[in-house]
Amino acid sequence: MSALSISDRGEGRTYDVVVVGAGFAGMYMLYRLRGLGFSVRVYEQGSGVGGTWYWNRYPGARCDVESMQYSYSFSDELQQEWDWTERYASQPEILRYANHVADRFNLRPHIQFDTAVQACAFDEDANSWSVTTSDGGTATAKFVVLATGCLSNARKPDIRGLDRFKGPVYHTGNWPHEEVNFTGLRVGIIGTGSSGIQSVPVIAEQAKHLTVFQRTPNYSIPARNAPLSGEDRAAFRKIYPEVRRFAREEAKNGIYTEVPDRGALDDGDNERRCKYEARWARGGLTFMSVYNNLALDKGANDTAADFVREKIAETVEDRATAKLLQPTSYPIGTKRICIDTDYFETFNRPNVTLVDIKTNPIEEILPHAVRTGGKDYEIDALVLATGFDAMTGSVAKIDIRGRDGLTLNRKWAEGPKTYLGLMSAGFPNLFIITGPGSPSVLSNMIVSIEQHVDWIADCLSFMRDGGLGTIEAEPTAEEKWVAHVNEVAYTTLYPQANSWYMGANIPGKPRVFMPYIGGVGPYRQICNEVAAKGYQGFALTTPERARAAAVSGPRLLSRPASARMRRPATSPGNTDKVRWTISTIAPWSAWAIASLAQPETRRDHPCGSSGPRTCGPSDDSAPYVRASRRDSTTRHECRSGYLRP
Ligand code: N01
Repeated sequence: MSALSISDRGEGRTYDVVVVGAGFAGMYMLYRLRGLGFSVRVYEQGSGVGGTWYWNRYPGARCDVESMQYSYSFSDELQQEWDWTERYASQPEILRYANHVADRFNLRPHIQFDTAVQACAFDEDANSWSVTTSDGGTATAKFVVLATGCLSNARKPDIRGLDRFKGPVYHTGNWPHEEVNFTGLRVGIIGTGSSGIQSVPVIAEQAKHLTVFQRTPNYSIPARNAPLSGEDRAAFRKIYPEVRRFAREEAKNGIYTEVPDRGALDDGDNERRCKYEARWARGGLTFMSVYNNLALDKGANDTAADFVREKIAETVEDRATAKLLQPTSYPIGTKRICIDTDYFETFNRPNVTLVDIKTNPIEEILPHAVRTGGKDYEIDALVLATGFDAMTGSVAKIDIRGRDGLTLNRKWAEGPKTYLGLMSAGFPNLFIITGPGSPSVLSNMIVSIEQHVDWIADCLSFMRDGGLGTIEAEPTAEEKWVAHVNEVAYTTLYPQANSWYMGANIPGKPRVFMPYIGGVGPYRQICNEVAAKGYQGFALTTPERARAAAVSGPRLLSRPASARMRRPATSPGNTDKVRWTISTIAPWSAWAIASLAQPETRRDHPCGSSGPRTCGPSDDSAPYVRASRRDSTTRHECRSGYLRP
């Protein structure tokens, strides 16, 4: 009997796959699995689709990846027909897009809204998961896919007196659905990460007075947001195949941009300054890709950090305020860089005050004020832009029990442990999308989501075709992968910052660098290679073996010969039947680390010209022409504006 069957068992609350979450990951997972004929149930705690974009409705919420790239690529019709209206999409527009996708692909019938998954327990006899939901229901599924999102568990800070505050308290990560009007109010905001930096300028325009309580200043680059015209979109759509290919295969972070061919210290002061000026004028995340060693070399990093600090000093009129806003305690980019619209300019408004809570931490919150440094700042409403229990928080909320009743929380008590970010040993048939140990939050999330979903969908097809019962990360493979993730991270400057990447924003959370920094291109190759070699590092069993393993213990976690021989249908011809040993990861380490600073390789420009740094006439119709200008510091004259210098 096949381990999986195509069935209508969904009616009886028994499914092939339960997916947790109907954000961008959950929706695409559902789409793929339905297409393959699996019965699927998606549980979503919100009342609608969209995940993080459903909850993060704060004023000014906007994606920091450009809209034409922060969108699904799996359907060419979809990407050709959806008209993004701005260079960076606002939260309402992204949510409309998510709803459009749900309707266009008829996903809603398979999603149960307003239902949180509370517990998942692996039944070793039945070789399946028992899922308990907040409506009191249970479901059984062969597989569970956690599409719970990396930034979904909003974190309320533990500040004395917070519960006694008499006015409304809002969290940016869990914003009310009805309109919030700050007109005439004195508003306080705690937190100056991406959410605070996006909301401060918008709230300041409305509020009578805004007091910004800052613990750590952030590096922020102007977004240079602008409307997109029909011509802009049409020009971009022409190059979509190359944009998508590059984002998947070559990019470090899943974003189409130029690959820098030199380090910051390879240029003289003037040339370097010109390049930073050009990127500052262009706006957006590509500021950090002007050189190939900003994340690796402190001296190089200092040049970019100095430049941004100078820009802050030039923008903010009050010298003391400017100084407070200049980050100095960590290298630029090692906390998620922010993208803003008039953030620093906002501190020139007479109705905005910056309060340093690093030197004088908040003592307590009073019914109508925030007390710090012996002074009471009177406010009528409080905004908490204090971030998330990132990457693991939304998983930790679910009581997940694998083999021998081991909970995932207990297993991850010293930090998350996964193999490839996809599975955790001891938890068979439980997949995580963009989990810790994968590029995830260091990348354009939709690129990483699509890669994980496709990999999981291929894996489930492979298992069904091969009559396999379970797949599970092997402990040795997991250990090696965790070590590799750390090894790569510690070749960079990232661990120098107290960031949420490190879990440092949550008191008591283990300090472990959670995402995989090797880059989405190398990571994809590693995942593909693992699959092509018969899911090396994973133990695969037939249903009978799985049941035997339940009785005999972990020694049967290795794959039976029948499973070892199988290859996914999508993999290129692969006849390697030798059991994979974990030592094969070692070359990846050197390769992935080397790729962090890889030089530019010659390739044809997507505009049609042949040189890697010159553009042909077809660039005249390239997107974002209105933002175009010549970058005098390079030989390239592409008019595609932010795309390539
Ligand atoms: O959260 P954060 P966020 N007392 O953790 C401060 C993504 N995102 O919601 O740095 C006082 O970055 C904390 O101070 P410190 C994006 O990936 C994307 O802004 O810990 N202050 C910090 O200033 C982003 O990185 C978009 O010293 C306290 C702030 O609160 C991620 O979400 C838009 C405190 C938290 O900053 C998280 O961003 C928005 C306390 N007890 C967000 N606790 C896009 O555009 C915390 N802070 C896609």
